[in-house]
Amino acid sequence: MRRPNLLLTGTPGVGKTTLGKELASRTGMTYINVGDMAKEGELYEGFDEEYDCPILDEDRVIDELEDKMSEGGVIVDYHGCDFFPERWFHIVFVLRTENSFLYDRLESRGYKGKKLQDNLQCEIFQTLYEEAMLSYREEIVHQLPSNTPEDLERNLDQIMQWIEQWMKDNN
Ligand code: DAT
Repeated sequence: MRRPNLLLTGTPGVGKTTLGKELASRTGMTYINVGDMAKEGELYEGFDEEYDCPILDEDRVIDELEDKMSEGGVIVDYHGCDFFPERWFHIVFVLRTENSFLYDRLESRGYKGKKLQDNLQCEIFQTLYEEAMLSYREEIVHQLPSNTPEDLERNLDQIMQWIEQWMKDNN
């Protein structure tokens, strides 16, 4: 039985991990957090002083994921999306969070000053949505509101319905 690959993207704090893990537990699909994977494997190629974070070694990330992605049934979570092979994903979800909610979440994560402002701006300018629209066919890119627990439930329901339909159409 072939299963689709999903990409969850969006600004840090919008709820990718929360949605991805819950989706994986409800569907039995594999959840992969690219940030965690990079940390564990030290898949970095330097440090960005301006943004105060390590620079992802994108080629090594792709090499490590390739086999799993070709099997299908993978949920990928990352706050970037332009370097993944386009052929990997059957659907792309960009989570969106209103500023006041995002501010509180990032602040309680310990972000402050420039890092906090940069991430809020990233969401206001819909940077990840534009990156996704430029990197994948527009028809497969969907925005999902991710402000409240009700949003989370609705997103889970909608995505599970989509997966079910995809399985019917492709098996
Ligand atoms: P990300 O993986 O995009 O960085 P996260 O899943 O770690 O985000 O979520 C950040 C925080 O927000 C975390 O404390 C859980 C909370 N959260 C996530 N989705 C939410 C939602 N739909 N409603 C309310 N809180 C949410």
